[in-house]
Amino acid sequence: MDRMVDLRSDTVTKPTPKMRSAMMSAEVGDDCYGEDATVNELERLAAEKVGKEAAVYVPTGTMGNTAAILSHTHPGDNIIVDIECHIYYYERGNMASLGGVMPVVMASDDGCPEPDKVEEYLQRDVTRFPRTGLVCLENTHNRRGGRTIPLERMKTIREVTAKYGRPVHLDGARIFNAAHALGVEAREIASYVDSVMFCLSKGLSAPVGSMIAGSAEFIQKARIARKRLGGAMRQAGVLAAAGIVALTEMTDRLVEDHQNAKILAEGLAQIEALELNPEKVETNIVIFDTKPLRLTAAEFGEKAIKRGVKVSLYGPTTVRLVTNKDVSREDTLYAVDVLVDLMKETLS
Ligand code: TLP
Repeated sequence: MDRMVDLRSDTVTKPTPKMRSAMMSAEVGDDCYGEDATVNELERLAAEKVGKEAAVYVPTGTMGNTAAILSHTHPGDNIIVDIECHIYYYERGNMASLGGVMPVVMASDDGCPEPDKVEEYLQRDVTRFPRTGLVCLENTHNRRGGRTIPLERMKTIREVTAKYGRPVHLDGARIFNAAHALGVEAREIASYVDSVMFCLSKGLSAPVGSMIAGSAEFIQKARIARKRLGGAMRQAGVLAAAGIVALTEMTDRLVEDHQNAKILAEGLAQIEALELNPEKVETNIVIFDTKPLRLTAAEFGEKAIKRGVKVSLYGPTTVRLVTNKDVSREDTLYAVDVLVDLMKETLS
């Protein structure tokens, strides 16, 4: 079998030829002295894209979120997070082990904590209860199928937190996907938060790197937090060069990934037992339950890979598909055929 369609994640995207040549000729210097011109340019551009005063380049999204948490909070603080958000679900308890802060975990339908519940924590007397130092949001929301959090919801959270002078951090790993789906600029989404982390290494296809953006004062703190986490790099311009291409040339094409995800969802929805609603697919992620197929996610994944499609195992009976630059329209149609056949066979 020659074809392998990799739908595990948009993190699997390879750098474009333009990125590779920009990396080759990047002007570099020691970034710890602020002397890497390419990193400086990437940070300027990133801040501009999300309408913030400053930005700092970090190796990964996980480090970006952790550095933001360390910069906003004090040990012993609470931070409010959605139960399925990446910061809580995947990031190895960094907030607790590195920042000494506790998650207050909230469940909701759309991944955005309920403002009333958030206020309940914020209004507590800090001499008697832990101080709630931060609220984290995620847009688009990965584990909720790449869905967007409506701007109205973000605005309400912002209003509530502002009343108590507490910040909001956005895990905007896929903020440009959210921007397309919401029909706004990324800077509008970021205008409802104090800090934002976004990834260059997902759909934007850079090989490495994420950005944290916020006020100049906050970014100063984030640079110190990055150092604590061992993430201050030297001639990082060779990597940042690809990040510049990612931000200038790769955001518009995310629409193609969204169209392909719709094709996938509409194709798979032919299998009625799956109860997959394509209308809920807003960006580049499709999630479904394998229970109706009487398969575990691992069994489904094994069958799919044998037929040339790689999927991501998202739970015991949950599978995730993520469209990305390295999956063409033709590959998507192929994946639909393969997965529909597999499902029909299993159900017959
Ligand atoms: N997500 C990865 C896995 O960790 C699940 C993926 O394949 O989607 N925030 C969000 C919303 C993310 O989806 C991810 C990565 C991160 C942060 C962390 O970014 P990295 O992997 O650069 O640390």
